[in-house]
Amino acid sequence: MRCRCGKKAVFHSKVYRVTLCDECYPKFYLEIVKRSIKRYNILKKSEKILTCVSGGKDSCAMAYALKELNYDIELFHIDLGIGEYSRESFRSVEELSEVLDLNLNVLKLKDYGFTIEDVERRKVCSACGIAKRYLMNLFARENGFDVIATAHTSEDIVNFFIKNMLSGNIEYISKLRPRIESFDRFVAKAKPLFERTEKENATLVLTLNLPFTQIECPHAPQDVWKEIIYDVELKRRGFKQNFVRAIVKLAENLKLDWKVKHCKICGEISNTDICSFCKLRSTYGVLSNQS
Ligand code: Q46
Ligand code: ZN
Repeated sequence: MRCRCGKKAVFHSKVYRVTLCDECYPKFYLEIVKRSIKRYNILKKSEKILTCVSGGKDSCAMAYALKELNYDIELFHIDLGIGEYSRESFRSVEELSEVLDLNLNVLKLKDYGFTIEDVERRKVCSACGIAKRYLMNLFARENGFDVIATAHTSEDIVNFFIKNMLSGNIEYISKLRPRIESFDRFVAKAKPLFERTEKENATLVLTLNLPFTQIECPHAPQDVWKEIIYDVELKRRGFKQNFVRAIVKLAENLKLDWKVKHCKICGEISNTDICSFCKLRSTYGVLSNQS
């Protein structure tokens, strides 16, 4: 297959009806990210954006796109203390910050009294999510960032939606909007890649030879729903993107119902008297006054 410019193609999409080479694809990718950001008011040029990078392909693609689109960004990475996976992830984000010439901020979970390896097996991913959400919000607020950008893809959003619908967790769906505004001690959150697919992100980073790790977290669960989503996409091209737009419409029509309570230990927003992060610290680590 050939690109419209005549070169050998690296990307073909029936959804966009394009076939593109390694030079035309990055321009196309930036154009579609720019379009999403504008249409859904996801980010502003005047904002200081904390861009969360895990070391994987999706956040690598996000950092590249936001930098190329001239947003004011710095990178942010959390060392979760998951052996070789965390060491390799850190090497990738360090290299990415050099290649893109961006400031890299790093927090180590162990400085808060525990690591993910200390958590009992069946609670690992839930604890990891709690720690990441808590630390990115704390770091962003204390360092004057206006918004936190995370690299959730259309597969992630559809996956979250299905799982939460099935468990009757309807309120959660209101959080699946591409941007949630700040309030109280909560810093605004943005998902500039919510319409992108993992394949689009992978093609970008491979085409540009950007550094990312292919090592999977050893705790990553086998995700049956993601496999089902891929199967449906094979039968119905454009399913993920159409579905994610419908989810966003629904999310924007639901009321975001925040209960503003504060943790009695650290003062951060919490649904209960003691926030989930402080509970983790008291269960698996030493609860000190550093946060
Ligand atoms: S949640 Fe679970 Fe991931 Fe954390 S423990 Fe690994 S798989 S890294 S996105
Ligand atoms: Zn707390």
